[in-house]
This record gives sequence, structure tokens and C-alpha cells, in this order.
Amino acid sequence: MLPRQVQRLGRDWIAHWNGSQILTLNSPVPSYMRWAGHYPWASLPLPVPADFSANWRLPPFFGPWRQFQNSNWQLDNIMQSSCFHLPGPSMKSEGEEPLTKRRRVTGQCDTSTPEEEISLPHQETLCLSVAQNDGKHSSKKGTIKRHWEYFCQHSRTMKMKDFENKESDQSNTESEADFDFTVMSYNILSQNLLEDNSHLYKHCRQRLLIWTYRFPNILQEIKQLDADVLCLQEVQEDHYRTEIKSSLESLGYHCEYKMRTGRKPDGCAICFKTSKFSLISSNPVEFFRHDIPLLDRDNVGLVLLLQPHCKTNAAICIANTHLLYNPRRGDIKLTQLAMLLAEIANVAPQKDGTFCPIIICGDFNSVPGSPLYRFIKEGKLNYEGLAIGKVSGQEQFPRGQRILSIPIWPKKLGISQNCVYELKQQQKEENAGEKLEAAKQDNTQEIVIASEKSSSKLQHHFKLSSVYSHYFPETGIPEVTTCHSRSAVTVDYIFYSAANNDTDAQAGAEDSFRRGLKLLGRLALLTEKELWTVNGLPNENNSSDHLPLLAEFRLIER
Ligand code: KL2
Repeated sequence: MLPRQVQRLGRDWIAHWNGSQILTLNSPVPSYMRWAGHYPWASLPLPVPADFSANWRLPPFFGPWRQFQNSNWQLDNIMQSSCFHLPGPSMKSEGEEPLTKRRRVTGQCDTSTPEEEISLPHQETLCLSVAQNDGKHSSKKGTIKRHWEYFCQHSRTMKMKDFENKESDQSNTESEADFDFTVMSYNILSQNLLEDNSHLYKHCRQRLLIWTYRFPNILQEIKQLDADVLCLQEVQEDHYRTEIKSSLESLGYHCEYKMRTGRKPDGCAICFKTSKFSLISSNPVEFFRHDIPLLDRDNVGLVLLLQPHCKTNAAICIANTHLLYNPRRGDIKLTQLAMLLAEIANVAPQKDGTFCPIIICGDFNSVPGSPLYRFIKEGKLNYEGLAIGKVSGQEQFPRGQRILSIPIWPKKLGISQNCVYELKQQQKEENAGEKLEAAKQDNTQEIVIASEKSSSKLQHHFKLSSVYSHYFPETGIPEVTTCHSRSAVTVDYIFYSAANNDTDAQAGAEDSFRRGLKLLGRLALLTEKELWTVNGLPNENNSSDHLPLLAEFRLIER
């Protein structure tokens, strides 16, 4: 393990920007040098203005090619994507009410997940209020458009919580047959971390960075988007206690919170509308283990089991986490993820032995196509020979060649390579053993028991899809979820257990989900270029360095 001062070298090695130079489109520093591997401490520091907004030009490092350099990226991730949107040509000017519009359509949903769709989804424009820089002065406000993208053209009711339409939308639908709900994942940038990492926010005017300026904006954004479930990261404990919790309660949310261990005073919150859900259980997860040297970091997760109203026998498992940032410690990140998955596997089983629908939100500090990302989506990872610095894909050329040890975490963690608590695993194997004996006796079936022959193979039990596709398919331009002066990438995700489709059933896929989730729509992300037209993040109206992710789901009965 690296000592903390060495882990921090990444940022300290970069010369502090002197604030005197202005970026131009013709900058001699090419994007691949500035942004190689997303985190540029293997490359040259590029001077940018101290107050970017005062001397605004397009930064020189726009372009889709940066993430394509990531050798882990697979083309099919692009091809899977069905969504495409162009930036709205017009920016709204100051004073115009930011608007959320929601659309109502009726009919039947198809059963494909967005990744399988081939037609373009419907789009609905949602104008999030963000600062627009007019190229001369920074004072002019504007908006940048985010579109709602719908995958289900015939859904019965798309619940759109427009301020104006709120009353009429109450009719939405909470019948026993369908249960639609929205989930947001949002890293709200704790003030403490903002101040600790102030070099990331040199492009911002100071007054936009103070908490008393930022919080009303964040709250307004949450209020407008009006999600039924909020998964928030970087929620600073004193702010949570004094204003965040009460503000959200007055918007109709019940809030559960898990603070990080150690000295960093932020944590993860999951808040849900009490009009939609009741709390069955709240399960905090601490990734710090004093008896395991590997697990010396203070990140946490939170897993809730919620009961949707009007669905008396149903439960939905919602997990939220913020994994370790350190790009070089993929070993810790994978172990933290395994711990979260084990807790979910502990919380989500239903009486009939299947898992309830699962949604995992968070800031995973890992990019699309990285081994950690692929592990989540594919449910397996052979990490033999994998360098710890390559796990998250944050750095394309990580220094140091340390390879993941096999196994990654020690046995005393009590979590198997299948990412379940060892005790559960034992019970499962005993049951499987009994079945095998029975099968041998009647000699009619062949039962294969999955064993952990190769310990360099990780597995998990969930079939997870990502709400977002990470690239705009027609241009290949990456979506970004965070954008500040050192980085513009996707690190935040909403993963969900998709309802099994017919193809899977025919292929004999394990049907461990009696109920599943269908993705109805999502609030489209933006490109880095679009975000820099409003001076990146945070800006005048968007007060975190992350964008909120937002998805609408339908709970499907099988
Ligand atoms: O990338 V983040 O920001 O998902 O928004 O998660 C971490 C980083 C967060 C919690 O640790 O703080 C930020 N360089 C850049 N960002 C850092 C650093 C660093 N050395 N350390 C923490 N963060």
C-alpha cells in the first residue's frame, strides 16, 4: 500500500496554473497530451486562466477521441446505444423559468432494454438552468438543454413532474399492474472536498463555489427533477444535519444517510418519496476494516430495501456508493465493490429465493469499458495479470506495474469470489450438494455446481444493465457525468436489474429475477464540449462538478 502522501502525488505533481494564459482553439498542446487517459499527470500541464469565465474561449481539448484511446473500450458499447441528441441550438437567457416537461402517452411497452433498441427514443427537452457564457463576459446566464429520452414509445403513462402539471399527474398510475418511478444519482460535491481539491475549480469564479451559493441551486435542481428516489454522494455531514435533510423532508422525502468513516466528513444518502415507498430496511456498508490492511480507506455504501406503495408483496433494493477515487488502487475499488454486492445479495433475496429488482447508483470512480465497469455489467471478471492501475480506466498509462494479487482480498473478509458473504455461499453449496446427491440417485439429471476453481475469477449474481450508454452513437462522442478543469468523463452510473426478455428465457438464462425493471426513459447527459459552453462545472446554476443522472423505470411483473 502506498502511503497517503505518495497517493496524493498525482495532483501535486501538476504545476499550479498561473492564471495568465488564455486557452484558444489553436492551442499547440493536442488533446491527447492534455487529457491522456483522462487524468493527465502523465502528460504536460496546460496553463488555463485562473478565472476561466472571465477570458472564455473554447478549450482545445474537445473531442471524442480521448476515451477511444482506452483500449478497454469496446465498440459494441457504442453500437448498443440507441440514443442520440444534439445540443439544443438555442440557449435560454436569464429570467426564463427552467422547465421540466413530461409527456403522457398510452399503450403497451415492448420488452427490450435500451441497449437492445434500434430505433431512436422519443426525446423531450428539459432545460436545466446552467450558466451560459457568451464568449465575452461571464455574467450572462443561460441554460443548456438536457433531453428526456424515452425507450418506450407506447407506455401507458409517462409520469412527468412538471411544476405546472403536478396536480394532473397525480393520476399517474399507481395501479397494481404497473409501478413507475424515477431514480436520480447525483454527486453534489461536498464543500470540504471542494476546498481540499481547489485546484480542480480554478476555472470557476470564487463566489460560485461557496456553499451558501451552491446549496440553493442544488436544492432547486433536485426539486425540479423531482425524482422519487435520490442517491446522493458527497453529502457533507454538517450540511446534511443542518439543512439538506430538512429541506428534502419538506419536499416529501424520507432520508437515510451513511457518513464515511475516518476524517472526511461526507457520505452517501438515499432519500425516497414517502408518497411512493416505505422503508423495509436500511443497511449501511463500511468499506474500512481495521483488521485488513488492504481496506484502509473510508468509503461507504448504503443499501435500502423499499416497498413500493400499492405493491404489497414487492420490494426494490436501492444501493448507493462512492468508491475510492485513487486511480492506482483498483484492488481496493474492486474489493469495495464486492463488499457492496455482498450486502445487496444479503438484502435483496425474496421468500421464493429470487432477488427483488435492484438499482445500484453511485460514483464508481471508474470509466466505461474499464475492467471494474465490465465486471459490474458482465457479472464476471478474470483479473489474472491485470495491473491494479488499470482496473478503473481513469489513467491510460498508469505508472507502476503492480498486478492484482490472487485472490484480491483475504479470506478473513468473509466474502467469496462470487461476491456473497461466505456463510451464505456455504449454505448454497450445501444445498447444491444435496441436490447433486439426489440427482445421482435418480440418475436422470446432470447438475453442474459452479465452484470456485480459479480464484482469479470474480463473479456476481446480478444481471445488471446501465441506464446510460456512455457515448452518443452517431458521433461517438462520450457522455460526461463530471467536468472540471482536470477531467471530463463518466464515473457515475445507474445500474439496474433489467426484466428478463424472451431471448434470455430461450437461451435458458438463469431466471433469478421474478420481477424486473424496464427502463422507460432517461435524462440525457451532455458532452464535454456542451458543458464548456457554460464554463464547465460547477457554474453559475449547476453547482456541483457532476451532473445529476436520472432514469424512469417500470416495475415489471412476470
Ligand atoms: O472523482 V470524484 O472527485 O468522483 O468527483 O471522487 C473523489 C474526487 C472525491 C472523493 O475522494 O474527491 C475527489 N485529485 C482529484 N480529485 C480528488 C483527489 C485528487 N487527488 N482526491 C479526492 N478527489
